[in-house]
Amino acid sequence: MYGKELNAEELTANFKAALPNSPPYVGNVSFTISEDGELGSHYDTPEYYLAEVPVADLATFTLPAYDLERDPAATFVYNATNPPPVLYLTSLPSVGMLYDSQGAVIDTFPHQLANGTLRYRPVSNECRGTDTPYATFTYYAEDGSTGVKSPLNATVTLYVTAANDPPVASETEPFSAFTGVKTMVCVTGTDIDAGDSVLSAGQPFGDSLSELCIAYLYNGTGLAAAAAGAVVDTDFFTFKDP
Ligand SMILES: [Ca+2]
Ligand SMILES: [Ca+2]
Ligand SMILES: [Ca+2]
Repeated sequence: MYGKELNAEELTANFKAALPNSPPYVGNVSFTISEDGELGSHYDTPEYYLAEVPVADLATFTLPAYDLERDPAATFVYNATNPPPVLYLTSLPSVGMLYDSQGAVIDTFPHQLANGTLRYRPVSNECRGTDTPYATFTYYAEDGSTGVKSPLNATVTLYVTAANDPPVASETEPFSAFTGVKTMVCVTGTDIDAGDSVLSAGQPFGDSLSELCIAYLYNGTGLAAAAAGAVVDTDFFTFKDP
């Protein structure tokens, strides 16, 4: 067969070259996303929770695909310059929104991905924990060299865990105060999370309150000179929920 005796290195090279390029493989995988797709938390800026999480802030996850010829740990490396597998989405989540690595919405399928990195936005303020899948979608891989498809599609299962939303302070109705008399004023707020209630409040640049009502004392002198019921002055103070 050979006109010369091959050394071990040449034998190995020939053996590798004779191996067929194997198709890529994808397997079922799951990812856990935080409520609203938020990455980390932003409790130092509670206003963050009043708007949709910006696309660039949505947590990323990467769909795996395996190809023997791309695996640096593989025993038989067919070709080190093999391009990576190309991924295609074959269905989309029934709820929520998928984004590609550039932040573009993916709303059609089959959809070729530039890479396996995605972002996901669940429906606002929805979560089902880690026991109940929130959404699923499927994908497959094509060999970067041969274009051969992975034998199976893989299912991606997304779980969405709860995040505690900060409460939102409510506007307090204007109230009347009288000179030298303490007037009780109560503030309140709302909290979107089931079971959460607003228990205390704080001034944005002042003290926290252990309860929701405080006494307001008007120190002005204009009241005596004004007709009864007239507005002699206005004052305001703001609260935030801690
Ligand atoms: Ca391959
Ligand atoms: Ca939320
Ligand atoms: Ca809450």
